[in-house]
Amino acid sequence: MPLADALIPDAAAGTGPTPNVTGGISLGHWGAFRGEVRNGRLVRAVPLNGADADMVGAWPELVHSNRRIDRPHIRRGWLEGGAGPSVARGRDDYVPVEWDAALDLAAGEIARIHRDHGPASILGGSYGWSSAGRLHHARSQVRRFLAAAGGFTDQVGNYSWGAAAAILPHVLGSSAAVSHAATSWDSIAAHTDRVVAFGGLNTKNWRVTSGGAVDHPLAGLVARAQARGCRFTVISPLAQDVPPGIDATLIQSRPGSDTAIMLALAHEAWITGRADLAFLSSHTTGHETFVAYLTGAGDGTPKTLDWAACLADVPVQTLRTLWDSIATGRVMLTASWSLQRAEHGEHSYWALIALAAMLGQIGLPGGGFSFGYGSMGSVGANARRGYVPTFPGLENRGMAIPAAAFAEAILHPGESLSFDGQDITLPDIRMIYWAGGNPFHHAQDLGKVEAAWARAETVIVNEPWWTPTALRADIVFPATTSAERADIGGTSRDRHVVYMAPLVAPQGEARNDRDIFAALAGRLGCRAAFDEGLDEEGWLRHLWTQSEARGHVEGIDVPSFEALREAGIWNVPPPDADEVLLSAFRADPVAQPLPTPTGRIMLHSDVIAGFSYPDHPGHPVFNAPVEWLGSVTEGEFHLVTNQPAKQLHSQLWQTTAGMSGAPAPVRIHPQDARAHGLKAGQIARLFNARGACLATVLPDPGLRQGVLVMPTGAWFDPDPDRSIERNGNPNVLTSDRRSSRLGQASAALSALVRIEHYEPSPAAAD
Ligand SMILES: Nc1nc2c(c(=O)[nH]1)N[C@H]1C(S)=C(S)[C@@H](COP(=O)(O)OP(=O)(O)OC[C@H]3O[C@@H](n4cnc5c(=O)[nH]c(N)nc54)[C@H](O)[C@@H]3O)O[C@H]1N2
Ligand SMILES: Nc1nc2c(c(=O)[nH]1)N[C@H]1C(S)=C(S)[C@@H](COP(=O)(O)OP(=O)(O)OC[C@H]3O[C@@H](n4cnc5c(=O)[nH]c(N)nc54)[C@H](O)[C@@H]3O)O[C@H]1N2
Ligand SMILES: [Mo]
Repeated sequence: MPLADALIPDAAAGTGPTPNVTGGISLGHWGAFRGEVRNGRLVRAVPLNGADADMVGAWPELVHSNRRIDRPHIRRGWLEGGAGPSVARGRDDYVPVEWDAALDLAAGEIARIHRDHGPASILGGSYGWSSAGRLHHARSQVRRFLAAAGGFTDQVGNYSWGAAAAILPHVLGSSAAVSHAATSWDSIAAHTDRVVAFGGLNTKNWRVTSGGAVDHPLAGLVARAQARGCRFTVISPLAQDVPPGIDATLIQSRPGSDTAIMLALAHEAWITGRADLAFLSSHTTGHETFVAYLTGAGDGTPKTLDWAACLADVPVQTLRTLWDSIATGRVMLTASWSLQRAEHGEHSYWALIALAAMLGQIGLPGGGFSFGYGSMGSVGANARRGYVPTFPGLENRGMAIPAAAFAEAILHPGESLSFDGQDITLPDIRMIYWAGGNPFHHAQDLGKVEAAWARAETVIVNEPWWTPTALRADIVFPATTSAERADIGGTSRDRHVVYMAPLVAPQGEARNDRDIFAALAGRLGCRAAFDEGLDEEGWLRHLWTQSEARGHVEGIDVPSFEALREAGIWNVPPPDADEVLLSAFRADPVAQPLPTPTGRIMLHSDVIAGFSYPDHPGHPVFNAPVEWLGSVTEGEFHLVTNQPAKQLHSQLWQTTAGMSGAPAPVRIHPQDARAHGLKAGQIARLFNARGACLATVLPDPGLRQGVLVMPTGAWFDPDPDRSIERNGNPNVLTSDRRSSRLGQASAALSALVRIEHYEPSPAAAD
């Protein structure tokens, strides 16, 4: 019996495998593919079921890239001068060494730092997406290894929805509404009259799903909703955030003003008598305090549509029409993750929930709120969860800091950092171990990150490629790619589990991350704790028992490990019903309470009020960001840094799918371009007090004036005197201010910059 439906190869790729070619099915975060191998080389990757052909097609280039790290390397200054803080990272050259020598040096350093400074002195949280595949997930492996070795400083939260992860547990009792739960598009297609999408539904983001999805259904589902009569409103500075073929009303408000718009709509609901008082009293706590803020009882400012229109810099009539469109009918309110990756990002999510509570449709089919439909593939795709196994961690005897505060932590050991009501004493970090992340891509204010990085005594990085982060390590271990190993992959948002076949042998002297850690663990005397005596297949079989056990409980027929390996893909049976966020709680809030202090949705939180953070009085509020269009001086723009179209963050940059051919594009309204003397295709310089980078000018009439949009994902390449970054990495410009003391999350999207035509200095032009 086949375990999966027939897979649909990309039409352009022909009908089937070529003769004399071997291979198998594998998976990336950007989709499933059939790899074709000739003479030990991956020659072609055929995208399956609508995965992006450019991104998947780049697999052979990735695996056989001339940027692969072929063997272990040591930074010359560290090898010759010994461990210690150094500004030479990123400038030094590398000496190739034997595996045993590199492993001995690394194990010796880990033992020394542990002995002299304690477990918290190793920063090992290693934030980053790594590759698809649950066993060989590099970040999970490095954290398990460092826990086995005695402990480390971990990173909690993430860059994707860090502010939401902090606020939602206070409001809903958990962060499930952003980590995995969402009303399904099937439910929207059947019931919703209007979708209001703050941050839009940018289809480029659907190419990617964390863990890897086999299906790519969202464009079809959104079109089905429109065909049934659902209408869309997109609130975004960028017209590209409206999906092609969707006839949406576009409101191009100021970035960072969304919370004000949501509050004004909630106020309108209240003063017009539209607020659902019955729902507010049965399912929420604290609406009286929130309403007092809305009506201006405390601060004298009613949060009217006029008030919001002024902050958002849109005509008040636009907001009145928006209110009319949600005052009746079944309404789904959604916000992209980008909205909360900003100063006070927590309040945008809390305000959206509060507005949905006023409308009283939370938990009804196609109504209420859900997050992230525009942020990632498979959000709302309606899959049965829990059949993709997870690699288990070990208890960490060190400590944890918020992921986005790592540079702050390294620079300020011993100081106190407020985080979600606690005061964390920052650890004395002496060593950094990163595997599966690229902080010189993802972190804000890279000048600050470089300064922090220089303070470490030793930096170890596992990487397949010479990324900017690998080029700033003291010990570099070459890691395999997922095409070089067997794994089990997938995501609970999609209805498949994939057995990822090893397609080619490890390239050069590359080793699997877990083999690198097993070798280090052997030297440190913690091998048994780290790998439990299991090899790759032993682990995969062990992980699969998780899925088998779940199937047993739920009465789902789970294939054996052998059958999964043989078939390559297993179709997980669909869930029994369309998912509707918070439907059980809606049906019976007493029997199915939320895990909040009152069991209800918190529109006021005594806990948060008790933190005494001035910007968090205990209910959603609008705080003007420090950096936004409301605070610009002449010539400044708001810089929105969004996700790259044909890359996964910095991954794929070095391939023909990616942006390595020229500095990354900067979208600018044609009138702004003209005013600054910029023409399409020219190189511009973006700058502010934090740094400067190059970018390729891309005039876009669909962009709000005063806003620049630049994707992340360029490999950090500063010139030697650090005056300019040349590949177009906008994180030299973004601020490390973070969302607020509550979330300590990335606030990358609150940044002001200037732009000018780039005139290379005569020396730089050589
Ligand atoms: N300005 C701005 N900055 C942002 C954002 C933004 O919106 N604006 N978005 C943020 C968000 S949401 C995120 S998630 C982050 C993403 O930031 P990252 O997750 O750091 O980005 P990736 O490029 O995916 O980094 C993964 C790294 O792991 C490596 N890798 C892949 N497979 C393996 C493996 O098997 N073993 C090992 N050892 N390494 C491997 C890759 O080569 C790559 O260098 O960026 C954040 N940064
Ligand atoms: N192709 C591709 N897809 C990806 C990724 C990738 O690297 N490449 N990364 C994945 C990851 S890790 C994540 S976390 C998600 C991120 O998902 P998001 O953070 O939602 O995605 P972004 O593309 O950064 O932003 C979406 C849109 O939000 C709009 N926007 C920005 N600021 C504001 C604002 O203040 N108000 C309003 N109303 N709109 C605003 C921008 O115009 C932008 O195009 O994407 C995932 N999908
Ligand atoms: Mo992310």
